Amino acid sequence: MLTEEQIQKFKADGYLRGGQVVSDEVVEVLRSEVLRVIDGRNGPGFQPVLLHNFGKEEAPVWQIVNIWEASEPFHELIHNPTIVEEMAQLTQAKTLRIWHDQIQYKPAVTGGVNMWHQDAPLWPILAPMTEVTAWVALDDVDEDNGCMRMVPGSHLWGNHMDMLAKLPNFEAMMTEFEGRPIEVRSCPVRKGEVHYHHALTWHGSGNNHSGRPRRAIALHFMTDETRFVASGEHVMKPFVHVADGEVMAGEHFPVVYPA
Ligand SMILES: O=C(O)CCC(=O)C(=O)O
Repeated sequence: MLTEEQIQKFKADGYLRGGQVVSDEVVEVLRSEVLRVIDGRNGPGFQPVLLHNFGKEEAPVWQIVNIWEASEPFHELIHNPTIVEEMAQLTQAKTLRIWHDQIQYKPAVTGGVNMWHQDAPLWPILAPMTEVTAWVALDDVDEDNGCMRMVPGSHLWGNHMDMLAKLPNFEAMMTEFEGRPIEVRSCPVRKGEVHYHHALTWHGSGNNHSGRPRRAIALHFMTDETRFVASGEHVMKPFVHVADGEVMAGEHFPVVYPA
């Protein structure tokens, strides 16, 4: 459970570091599941929706979308009682569904950047832009191995994805935007801990310069007000079976709260 102070902090900043939600033993299981799914990607059995290098060849960022559909331990994780209860506190939603998940794996030494972005504009098949993500670290993550950085308060400024996409590199964040001072905060997270962010918060993560891997999973959740926008495109679109404008539902977007 989050305290009222934590909820108010999330509302003001657009992100919040939570506590430990997964034990060291379960982290080990989840790490081995990531390897099993990568090794088995061309074999039989359930496969994730996508498994690709989202970065450069020489600076990879491996992403797996919907590993929960290919791995029972990750299926359990999307129902983690602490995460879904805290998510309900942060969104004030009566019902929550998983939208999709994303493994974000930056290999030791070479792992690349995840450029500055807002999540919701990259999800044009959903409206309104109110989703919240629970990001669970599977390694201790800090500046050396590419922790996330966030711009506090930016979730209140609207959709500025076009502007963010024009930044030439990850270090190029400006110090002021439309008269507002910009502050960039690093968000270190210990393995097994959760970190929440709003779908309009400006965020990204730097290179993994360390000798340690940086593995994490982003669990993107949607509330009972989230509707399907058929004019948009997204890798999850083939799995949506509701009509344009209807509330999102279906077996690929199961209810996780209430349990
Ligand atoms: O893991 C990262 O570096 C970025 C994750 C992210 O962009 C997200 O969870 O929305």
